[in-house]
Amino acid sequence: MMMLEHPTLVNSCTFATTANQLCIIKDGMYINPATLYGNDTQLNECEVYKVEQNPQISAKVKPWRNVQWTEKQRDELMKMIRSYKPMMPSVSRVRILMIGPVGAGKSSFFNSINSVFMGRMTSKAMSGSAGTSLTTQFRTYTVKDGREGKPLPFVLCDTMGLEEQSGAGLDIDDISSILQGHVPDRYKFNPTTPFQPDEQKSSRPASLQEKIHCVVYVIDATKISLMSSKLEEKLAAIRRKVNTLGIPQMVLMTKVDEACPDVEEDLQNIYITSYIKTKVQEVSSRLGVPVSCVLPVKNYSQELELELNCDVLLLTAIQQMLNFADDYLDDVGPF
Ligand SMILES: Nc1nc2c(ncn2[C@@H]2O[C@H](COP(=O)(O)OP(=O)(O)OP(=O)(O)O)[C@@H](O)[C@H]2O)c(=O)[nH]1
Ligand SMILES: [Mg+2]
Repeated sequence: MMMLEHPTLVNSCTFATTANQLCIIKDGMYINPATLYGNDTQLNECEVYKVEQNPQISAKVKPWRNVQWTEKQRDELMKMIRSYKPMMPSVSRVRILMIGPVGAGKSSFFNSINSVFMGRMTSKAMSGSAGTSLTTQFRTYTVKDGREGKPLPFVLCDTMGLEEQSGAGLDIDDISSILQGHVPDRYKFNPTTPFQPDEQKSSRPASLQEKIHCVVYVIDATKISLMSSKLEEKLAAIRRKVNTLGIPQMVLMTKVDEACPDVEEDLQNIYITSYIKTKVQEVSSRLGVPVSCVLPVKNYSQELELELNCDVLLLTAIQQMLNFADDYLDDVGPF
């Protein structure tokens, strides 16, 4: 449904009568009398309104973030990501950790990025909906630059979804172990018993390569207002932990297509509609992350083919994650 402004009175239109019926001709368009006034020829007054599109989605409105929706931009982003080298030579790939409520789109984000670089739809990570988290293992995914290509310089770490109750979903102690690089790929989460680090291994700190360099909170745009205070508290506790380790954080706001019909119709409306801006501001204040660190995206969920606008947003998000990881590596200094 289109958001409509208040109707405005039409000043310039032609009133004509055909077979004793008043009809209106505006901009060459004939308006049916039955539709207009129910064929009631006893009308004393007739006001004609023109309904205009809300100017917020008109082309003249300045977007609040600039995006080049072009193939050139997509190619440039892909090139930049391919050629990215972590600031620290001891780190070959930066590790990005995705944390978020059940069903927010964490696994889908990895699948979407993998799809962009593979040039076709992929669904390596299981995604979908279930009462509890569909992802039950800690997964560290590399993304290849095409079928025969080399692995790209980042690892996307997928986790089990957060739940509001304690003892359910991803545990904060598990997050702490992941951040410090102690949890191996394919570790099966147990919500009632946190990860027990190997005595020998945990006695020495993990290498910088194994640690997390950027944390991404994946939040469903349609559920921000519905977020319970318990879940908000859990996220605040996680944020405190991440802060103490000095790891940069950002928010990936998913499902913008479901949240806003204008965006569903055309993804290029994302930084034009005021609705998405409101959601970005809301998630920023609920999670305590600056607005500039909130990136709205649409994951691939039902498409069979890649779509340029979708790719541009997804790649922009990855580029931002790489920048943040670099900030972290820059901050920890040479080892
Ligand atoms: N329309 C739309 N659907 C999405 C988007 N992102 C994810 N989905 C759908 O949301 C559902 C959940 O996505 P997942 O990727 O499994 O979510 P998750 O965060 O990994 O969930 P858990 O592993 O269960 O915690 C799937 O049906 C996806 O297709 C999006 O941006 N837009
Ligand atoms: Mg998942």
